[in-house]
Amino acid sequence: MDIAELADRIRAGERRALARAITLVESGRDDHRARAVALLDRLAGSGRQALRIGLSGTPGVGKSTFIESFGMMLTGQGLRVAVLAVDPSSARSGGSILGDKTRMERLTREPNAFIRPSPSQTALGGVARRTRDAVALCEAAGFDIVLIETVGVGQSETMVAEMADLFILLLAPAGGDELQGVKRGIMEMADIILVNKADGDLKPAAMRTCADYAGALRLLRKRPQDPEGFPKAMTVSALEEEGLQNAWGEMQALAAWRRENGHFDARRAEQARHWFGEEVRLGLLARLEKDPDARARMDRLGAAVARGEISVSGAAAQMLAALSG
Ligand SMILES: Nc1nc2c(ncn2[C@@H]2O[C@H](COP(=O)(O)OP(=O)(O)OP(=O)(O)O)[C@@H](O)[C@H]2O)c(=O)[nH]1
Ligand SMILES: [Mg+2]
Repeated sequence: MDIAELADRIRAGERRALARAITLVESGRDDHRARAVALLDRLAGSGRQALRIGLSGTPGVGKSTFIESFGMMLTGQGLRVAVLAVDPSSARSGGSILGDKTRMERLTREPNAFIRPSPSQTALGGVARRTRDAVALCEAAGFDIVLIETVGVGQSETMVAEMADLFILLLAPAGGDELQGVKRGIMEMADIILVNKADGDLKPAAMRTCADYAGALRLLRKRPQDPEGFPKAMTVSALEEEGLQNAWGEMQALAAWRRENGHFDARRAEQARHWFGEEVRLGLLARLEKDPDARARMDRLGAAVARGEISVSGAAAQMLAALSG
């Protein structure tokens, strides 16, 4: 299929065309990359914008269950929902993928939803690019909401937060009354903390955990992109589908406030600039790795550094001078 036709089909919202295009942007082949860039350029002026929601949480907290319930609620309201999973660590076992199939059974069959799992065995830089491109494709295909899911391990949260309009942290009820080991940096990125599993025997613990986090959020430095009362913590039950409409209402209120106050567009502009810089940096590194002369020089200088014949800084300066020469 040629790029013009693929673009037309994506604009028409054809899910198969979208899936094909995502496969294209995931490819590492140079000729595929050229086609992917041509496609993205062609779709760039679509003017369509989805609400991009980043969702993070440790394994087992209920992300898949939440996405199923939340996604079904949104499609029930006539919204089109795309789900992209990000998992650079490839920590996801085969069992989890099978688990997702059953946990997102209804959403998988829903015509107004599109679910795309993470490609395995890709470096973080590659995953970032692939996800960013996939978000752009989903927007061009007219999705109203793009959910970007990531397992709460490592740097993937920062990456997802850098491409989302809203960042949601999903937590489970804590056993004791102390805060779970959530890193401060991740708390600081959260716009809304959802304490999941607020049902049955777990409900009291969920409410305590929620109160603890609400308190912790109040202690964080005030951010300019937040209206009064944000970031906030709430309880939900993905399993019993409780609190989901409430959570959605808060997400909409926050997004609307940010739009009205210029933060929404400003953040997107800042993100675009950030990713442009990242892409150039990655491209430069790739060029370095592909160029045999540069690699030989790296090896030579690396060995000299290892033998203690030249300082790290001196060797790096020599390398950079050779590259710009
Ligand atoms: N009680 C209760 N259990 C839940 C709820 N949401 C999820 N669970 C259960 O928690 C377990 C893990 O749920 P998942 O949705 O697979 O969690 P996940 O975060 O996607 O896990 P990974 O994909 O491994 O990272 C399952 O047994 C779910 O049934 C909830 O709201 N209440
Ligand atoms: Mg899951």
